[in-house]
Amino acid sequence: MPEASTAAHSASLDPASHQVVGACPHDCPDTCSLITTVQNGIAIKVQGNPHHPQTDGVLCTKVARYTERSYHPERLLHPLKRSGPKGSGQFTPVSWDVALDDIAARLQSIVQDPARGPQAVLPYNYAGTMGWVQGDAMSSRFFNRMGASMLDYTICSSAGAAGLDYTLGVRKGMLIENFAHAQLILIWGSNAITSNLHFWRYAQEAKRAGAKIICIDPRNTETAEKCHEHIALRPGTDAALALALMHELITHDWLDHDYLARYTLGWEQLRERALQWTPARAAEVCGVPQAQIESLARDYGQSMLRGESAAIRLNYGMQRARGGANAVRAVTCLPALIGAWRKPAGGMLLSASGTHGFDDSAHTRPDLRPAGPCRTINMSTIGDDLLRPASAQFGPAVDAVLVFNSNPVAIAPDSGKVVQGFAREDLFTVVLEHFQTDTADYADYILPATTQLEHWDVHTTYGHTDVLLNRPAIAPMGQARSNAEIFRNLAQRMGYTEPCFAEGDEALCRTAFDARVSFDTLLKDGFVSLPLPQAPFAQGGFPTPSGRCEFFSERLAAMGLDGLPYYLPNYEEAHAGAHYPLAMISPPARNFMNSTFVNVKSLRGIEGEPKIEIHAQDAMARSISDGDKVRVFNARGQYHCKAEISTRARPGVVNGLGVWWRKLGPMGTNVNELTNQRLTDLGRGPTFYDCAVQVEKYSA
Ligand SMILES: Nc1nc2c(c(=O)[nH]1)N[C@H]1C(S)=C(S)[C@@H](COP(=O)(O)OP(=O)(O)OC[C@H]3O[C@@H](n4cnc5c(=O)[nH]c(N)nc54)[C@H](O)[C@@H]3O)O[C@H]1N2
Ligand SMILES: Nc1nc2c(c(=O)[nH]1)N[C@H]1C(S)=C(S)[C@@H](COP(=O)(O)OP(=O)(O)OC[C@H]3O[C@@H](n4cnc5c(=O)[nH]c(N)nc54)[C@H](O)[C@@H]3O)O[C@H]1N2
Ligand code: SF4
Ligand SMILES: [Mo]
Repeated sequence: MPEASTAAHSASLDPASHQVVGACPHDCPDTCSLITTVQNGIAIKVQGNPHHPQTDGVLCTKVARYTERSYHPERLLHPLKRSGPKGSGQFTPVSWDVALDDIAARLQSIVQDPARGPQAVLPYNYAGTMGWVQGDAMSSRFFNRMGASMLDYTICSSAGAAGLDYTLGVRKGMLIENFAHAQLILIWGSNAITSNLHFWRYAQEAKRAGAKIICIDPRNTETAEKCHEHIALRPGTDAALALALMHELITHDWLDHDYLARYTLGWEQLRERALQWTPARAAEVCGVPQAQIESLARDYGQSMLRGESAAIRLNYGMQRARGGANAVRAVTCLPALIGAWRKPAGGMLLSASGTHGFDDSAHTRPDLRPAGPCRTINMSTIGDDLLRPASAQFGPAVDAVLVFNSNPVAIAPDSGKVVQGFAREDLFTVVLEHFQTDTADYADYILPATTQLEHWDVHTTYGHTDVLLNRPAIAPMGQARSNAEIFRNLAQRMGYTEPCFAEGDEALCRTAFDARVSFDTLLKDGFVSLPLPQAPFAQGGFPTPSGRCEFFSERLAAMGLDGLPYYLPNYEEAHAGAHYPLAMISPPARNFMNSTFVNVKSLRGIEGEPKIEIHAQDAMARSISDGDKVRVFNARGQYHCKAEISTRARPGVVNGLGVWWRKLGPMGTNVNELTNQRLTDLGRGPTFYDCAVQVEKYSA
């Protein structure tokens, strides 16, 4: 069993126990360093590493209960083969050899069938773990070698990423720790206390030092209520708000003309666009008081005159609507107008994932792919794509899906369609999982995977900029194998003999990064901090084609699109009087991680039951009382849950906190029964928060 660093080790007093340094695997910007205490081969406690500055010894409620999840009585401990109809959840145990032989034979028969071929096979995976090894190392090699369909990884952040790429040229921004030194922080489309807890610590530090903190979010979140101000705009209207802020910066001349001239592109055009967005116009679109917009602009613009640092923590909430990418573009332009980037504590941060710049191609091996074109299937439209027949345009129907690190039946939009797709009798489905999730219910084979306590991995992050190592703390539970091991096993049975298919998990960790990261330091401390500039764009240096912050994008214009950021109304604008007059957003519940942890009793106990938050005015109009059972519905489906009359909801908008397991909800559905498969303006992302519904009282 690997030992932890001496620092962590000496923290343990009981000689029979030892501590192992790991990394939190979850899709969370904080990527904490973990310390697991192991006693007689059993992990008894998972804590935050006090020696890792970003973690600072603190974990969220979810991962503090990691042992409850890992030793859950329903952990999958051996391979299972379907024994009932698809979706019935009936399985019988089989040996690994039987399962792997049969899976490889089924895949071979599809790959070698000239009418179907390798592109009839689809991987479906996301960030159940963000580790490089159990994420996209061996699995990518496997699917590349096969020539399987490629998956377009859009389900979370691709619209926002496109917004950053077209404006800054890269997915990076302020160093997260520097928010502690800002005098003004806008928390924009982010519920930090729920989904970026360790950033909230920096914001608190700034607040204690006198900073003003303003939250911009349709929902009055636990974060919003702790800020000095909350701007509860209508979902999908952020671009209008950002343009109106620019209007005010321009008309009051709260501008850094020098920064604009030296480091930006398209200022004249942007200026003209922004001048069309008076605060009065934006107030109408956003559904907020005009005075609130003017005051926000004053705070932002005057911070610069006072020589202060103004920082924006943008998160992914705003980009889950039709105009999501342009909303991110518009907000991303703001720091350049006032020259906020000049200071380490000024500027903005959406994602830090492009900061380290590691090349992962030696890990994923795209060179193994057969020559010739390959189709890509968008994971956000999996519902439609599983139901699509073969055609010249689409290619072969999807005949086999291998799901790992994801639970698409619960988390993909328009679940009615997703369920229909996975229910296809002729679809061969393999699910690698810890638990029998909603998706696993539809599998032909379920293969038991190890958790983070049981395997090796390395991690980069999208919130801070450190690199982390995860060592196994305990032996695999039951017969569980790591994802990488399962793909190695399958590769061998498929006859893939390239040496890369023999590389073990620990070796994959050793070869992941370049010379900037010492593996010995990772082994010793569990993390490495990369040396990085404090103010990345203080003197421009934007890696766009022009080398400037691109207000106007020639690349977009060349595609026939608007080169400037603009406001695009939601697809499903909710109109009073229409069939579906309420807008619904479905942001994360604090004690779940997407659909992970929903089956952990103590955490589900805190969340209670599936619910929708509704403003008193909207509830009254529907004779709904607090705690009533309600039916939330639109043309795609219906979702039954409890109504909570709450000041967390603004009038006209209901909040359906996600993402419950369907089978743990009252009528076997969850909120994604209502969401749609339409895509964002750029980045091909999903539009979960662009969703119109009606709510009515329901009696069984
Ligand atoms: N506890 C917990 N933490 C998580 C997750 C989880 O499920 N649970 N999920 C993880 C993942 S995968 C991700 S991507 C991140 C997600 O976390 P964030 O990137 O913060 O994104 P969301 O939680 O989707 O939305 C953040 C806030 O945006 C608000 N919002 C919704 N629509 C709009 C809009 O149109 N404009 C504005 N300004 N705000 C809007 C929501 O009400 C929400 O409070 O969190 C990660 N962390
Ligand atoms: N309505 C609505 N829907 C949403 C969202 C929303 O805000 N609202 N958020 C969206 C976002 S931002 C995202 S990122 C997606 C997330 O959707 P997913 O990426 O599917 O995330 P999870 O639901 O957490 O499911 C991850 C699964 O991976 C499994 N897993 C974890 N580690 C391992 C491992 O090492 N091996 C194997 N084999 N399995 C593992 C877990 O047990 C879990 O079942 O959901 C999206 N769906
Ligand atoms: S989910 Fe986020 S906050 Fe919680 S332990 Fe993991 S990285 Fe830290
Ligand atoms: Mo996400």
